[in-house]
Amino acid sequence: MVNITINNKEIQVPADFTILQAAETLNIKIPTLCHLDLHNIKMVNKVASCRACVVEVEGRRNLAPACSTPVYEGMKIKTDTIRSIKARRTMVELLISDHPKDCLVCLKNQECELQKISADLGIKQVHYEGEMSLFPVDMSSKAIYRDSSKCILCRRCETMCNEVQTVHALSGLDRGFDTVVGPAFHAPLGETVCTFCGQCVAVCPTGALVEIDNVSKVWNELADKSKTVVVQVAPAVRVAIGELFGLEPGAVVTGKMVTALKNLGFSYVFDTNFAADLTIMEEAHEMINRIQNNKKLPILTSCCPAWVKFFEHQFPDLLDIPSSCKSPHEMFGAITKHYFAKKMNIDPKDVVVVSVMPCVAKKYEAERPELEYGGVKDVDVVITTRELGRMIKEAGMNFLMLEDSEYDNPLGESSGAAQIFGTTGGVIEAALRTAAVQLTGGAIDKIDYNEVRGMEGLREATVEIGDLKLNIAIANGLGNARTLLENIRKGKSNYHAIEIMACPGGCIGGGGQPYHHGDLEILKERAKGVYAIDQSQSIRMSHENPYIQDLYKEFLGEPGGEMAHKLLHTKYFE
Ligand code: HC0
Ligand code: SF4
Repeated sequence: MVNITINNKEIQVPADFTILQAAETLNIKIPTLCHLDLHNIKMVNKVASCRACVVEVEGRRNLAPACSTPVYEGMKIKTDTIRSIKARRTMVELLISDHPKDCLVCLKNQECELQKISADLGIKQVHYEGEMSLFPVDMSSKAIYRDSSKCILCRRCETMCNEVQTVHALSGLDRGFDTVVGPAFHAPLGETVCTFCGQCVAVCPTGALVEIDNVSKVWNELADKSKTVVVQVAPAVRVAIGELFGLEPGAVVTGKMVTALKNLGFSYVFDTNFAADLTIMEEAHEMINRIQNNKKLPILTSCCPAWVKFFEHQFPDLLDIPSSCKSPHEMFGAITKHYFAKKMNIDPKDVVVVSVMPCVAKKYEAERPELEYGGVKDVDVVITTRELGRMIKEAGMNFLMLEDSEYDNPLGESSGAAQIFGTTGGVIEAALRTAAVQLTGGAIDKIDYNEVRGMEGLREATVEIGDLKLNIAIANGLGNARTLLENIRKGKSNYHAIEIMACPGGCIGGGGQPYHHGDLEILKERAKGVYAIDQSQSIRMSHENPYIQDLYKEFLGEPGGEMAHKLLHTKYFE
């Protein structure tokens, strides 16, 4: 510990603290822009490039950046002097002088950290004019809109992509005024190893990285009266969308959200959770088959599209170990167009499936050419939680005052097992619930598998089912996935099954969710919401969903059967 003084207050802080950390212990707020400390997922962006956090240190001629200056015994710091405040204003004004001023039409409007710091510092005028560093917009991916003209070179995206996700899609290019962060050789993002996980979007402070906005596409589909527009909502959306309307993270707003979707004019409001139950029927079947017949193990979950793209690029030698199941929202699309449409006597070509997802990679996934059947795409348009929030606001609904309503049927009924897909560990727990019943003939002693729950990035558990001892691993975050995959590649893994999700916390932490602004505690609250829904359901195992049972009886036949393979399974490519 060292003794220091901040604004005339004496305190003791650990010797490895920065001035910023020390000030936080006194609740003194020093503005920061580039700095981001997400230590629980091992991301600390410490480049000190924006200099918005400068403070005065006694005996030091220059101002010191609080985020990167370590404390020392006897240090005397002043955070609120006119000199440091003026310097911060100048730094931020300089950033703004090289930043487009189209805030009113920017997707980050009211969520932008540059906008906020400018307001907090009372900047009323920009005193600097001159050349702007303008770059073409990159819309080459179907998921991420990259406008480097809005980049402030904070490097948060680079740290996230390289250190947490270990994808290395982004780095600093060129020098001086031309400096930009982007894919090597200025390649379009859509042509790189980028997984579209959207975690760079989640931490970008400005509008430089945002989702590709599909809101207008959805309005246009809704306006086309020749179409039957069906919407499905992912499990993680209902515990987060309330945040966009001022509710606490984790508030469960399923009923209001369904009403909002009905008001927007969707013909049917269905639930991705229904298809998560379907995924479990197929995936548990595949898992049991591989375990009982000594086939290749471990089986890897395959519902996260960023994770799928990651292993296709990084581990092409292991393409035979992931489950062949499509993700639930793709299964949903196939079932809607080839089962539900038939039931309703509608031509599948006149059905539009819209997915509301917490994820930006789902936008890319929906465009993968193999995710179709008979020339009909499974899913037509994907919007994120944030985009649905914008539509509800555009339509002028008072979300908080909406009555609750129920999902439509038959594709709206689901189990608690489906709901937990939305958080890390949930897919494997859902699969274990059904596999345990099938392996023991129903002699199960529990439904909750607490041993696979948690928020740590890498977890393992041994689960006993009858005579079997199943070794399970769970990873969230692609860097953690890489650790597991490298062990498999070296033959050092004895797992039977592994769940992998690309985003911290799983889908609740997806790149399309309400911005967490650096507070990952929000994810824990969303996870609590997910488990609360599971507990409240009368059916908590996927195979007990009566509509799933009907679907197999009427249409699919057996799990893993011919029809299921045509519609619900897929392939991976190098
Ligand atoms: Fe997920 Fe999904 S759980 S990926 O995390 O599996 O996005 O919420 O919709 O498809 O169900 C995301 C969330 C989904 C899918 C489901 C899976
Ligand atoms: Fe990297 Fe994910 Fe962003 Fe792609 S979407 S650049 S993989 S952080």
